[in-house]
Amino acid sequence: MSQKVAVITGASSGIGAASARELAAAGYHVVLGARRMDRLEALASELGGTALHLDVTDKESVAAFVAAIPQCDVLLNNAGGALDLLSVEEGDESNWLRMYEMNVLSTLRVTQGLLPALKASGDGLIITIGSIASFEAYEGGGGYNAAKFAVGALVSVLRKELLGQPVRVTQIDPGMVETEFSVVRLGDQAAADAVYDGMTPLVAQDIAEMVAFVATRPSHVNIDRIVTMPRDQASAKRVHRAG
Ligand code: 8X3
Repeated sequence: MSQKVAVITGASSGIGAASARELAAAGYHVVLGARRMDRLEALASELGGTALHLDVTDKESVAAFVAAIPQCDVLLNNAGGALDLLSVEEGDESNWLRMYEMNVLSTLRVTQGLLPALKASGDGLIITIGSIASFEAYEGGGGYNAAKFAVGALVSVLRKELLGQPVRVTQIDPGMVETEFSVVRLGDQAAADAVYDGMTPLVAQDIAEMVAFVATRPSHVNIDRIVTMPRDQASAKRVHRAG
């Protein structure tokens, strides 16, 4: 295919779906991976892309996903998330394990699987969605911090290991972005709404535009890391709220 291909994990909603729209608008054929096929297929038909079932926590699912992708110029490792806000003292070991799977091993598996195609493209790019939680520890961050710090380590190691290869490596670390993130973390919509009460969070589109910016730089330009928060946020727990 002469058209460049962008592969997006977690593409059924939030940052993944918005990024798929932006990358399609930038001229990419988008390959969308996620578990929710109904949403994925609707988005793929809107964008003229390809929808493939993907559960990033399942090794075989990732293998089947990768096997169905002959060409990859851009990989957006977006799938991930948090499962609680528990203290270390109260922390749930199974949540820690799941967050490691969802955020770290998922990124490892998909990246390993698509690296041959990214190298073969002659101008590959891997963008991984981290978080401010990848460098700022905060109370209640526990298992999510541990996982996202590990994502940051993986990305940083990878960039060094790929030096001399035609593959660029970028990490985007957002603060508060209103997506399904807080609903998943806290378990219900009302609790999620309270996270953004009285402040203006980023939206998925804000991050998607940064993804597209990174993907449209000339190929000698590597953007290592973007840290981005709403104007109303100065750090994980320092948030300006009206009233
Ligand atoms: C989401 C940002 O501050 O909840 O990754 O960790 S935060």
